Amino acid sequence: MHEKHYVILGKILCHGQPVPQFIWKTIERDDNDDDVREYTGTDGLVNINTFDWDGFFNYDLELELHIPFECDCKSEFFRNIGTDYQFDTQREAQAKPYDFGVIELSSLC
Ligand SMILES: [Ca+2]
Ligand SMILES: [Ca+2]
Repeated sequence: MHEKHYVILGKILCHGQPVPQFIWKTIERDDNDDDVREYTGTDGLVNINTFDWDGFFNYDLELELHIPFECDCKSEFFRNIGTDYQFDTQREAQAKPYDFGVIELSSLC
């Protein structure tokens, strides 16, 4: 097995205030069972440093970030984390995080 490391960073706001507590997840699509990981965020912050792996023949991850939210509307912040942000070592991942920046959720409604 061959690991792919990645770092995801960012911050979510609702009307300028960091969201106090929220549940978010990553999904890594696999042929059989998708790898779903759920996280609890606080103070609007998303910050993980982790790795996953794919099958025996294809090492690249089909990786998605999902942050469901309620801020004016009920919706979901979604991103694909592409192979530009998947690395063989943790050090490389830390040097090039997937940073989605600061997102004002009400603007997504
Ligand atoms: Ca996969
Ligand atoms: Ca996987």
